Amino acid sequence: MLLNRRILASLVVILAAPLLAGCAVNREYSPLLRSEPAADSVLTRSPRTLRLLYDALPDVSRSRVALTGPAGEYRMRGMHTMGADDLMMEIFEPAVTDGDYTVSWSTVVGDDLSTYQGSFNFSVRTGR
Ligand SMILES: [Cu+2]
Repeated sequence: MLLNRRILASLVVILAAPLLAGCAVNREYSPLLRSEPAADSVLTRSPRTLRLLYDALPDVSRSRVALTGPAGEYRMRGMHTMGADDLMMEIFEPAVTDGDYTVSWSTVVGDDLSTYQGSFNFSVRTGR
């Protein structure tokens, strides 16, 4: 009985391995590594800038970043790169208040000719 269980356990591992590998391969690739504010974070202070960090240098002239929240679409200015495979910009107006926000971005990074896009959310809860 013990042997059979071991064989069964091995079979489960062998059969599951390609499924797990398949998940990893099928997951859609995104060059975005992290951001400030971080995706799904809850901030206790209002952010004045956004920073998106990629796995290669983004082309500022072919990048678009939009911020939407309680006041609709927020105006941003001064998009630049700090030279650390990032895009950085100032949230110009209106000021960020408590609420839920979505950052939508599209960019071209490194030597890759593809345009990538994505979005993430964060929340602001200053208690005011
Ligand atoms: Cu900067």
